Amino acid sequence: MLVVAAALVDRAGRVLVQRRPPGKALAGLWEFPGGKVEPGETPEAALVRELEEELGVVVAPTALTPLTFASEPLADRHLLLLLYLCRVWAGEPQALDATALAWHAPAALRGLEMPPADLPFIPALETALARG
Ligand code: 9L3
Ligand code: MG
Repeated sequence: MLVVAAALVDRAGRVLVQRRPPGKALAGLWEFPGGKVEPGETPEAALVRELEEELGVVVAPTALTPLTFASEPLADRHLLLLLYLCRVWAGEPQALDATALAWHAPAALRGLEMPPADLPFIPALETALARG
């Protein structure tokens, strides 16, 4: 299963995470917003759709930059998660599909309970955002 997610980065260099609601897989964990790529969709189109559904924000596909990480133990063998950086969007993010939203400096993400698939991106985000 291919899942796409976004790290929305604000002007202070903080990253948006959302808390998964009760009743869903991984309920209560903090994640980068996103979801499954549907058949026939490009990953970027899927992420644009998910960000509108989950946060009510409009993102141009060209504003999405893929973030890669050096291969570390693959935490979840059932899904492949692609994370994109996004610094430009229209609208104020709202928790339309989550119980809460929070902005954190990349280093502070280490203190959150996140899905296993999201964890390898934390050091990658720290490096990418430290470069400015
Ligand atoms: N997932 C993990 N980390 C994420 C996202 C967006 C999703 N940052 C996992 C949770 C589900 C699966 O991928 O097992 C599909 O996601 P969703 O459609 O429930 O959001
Ligand atoms: Mg989702």
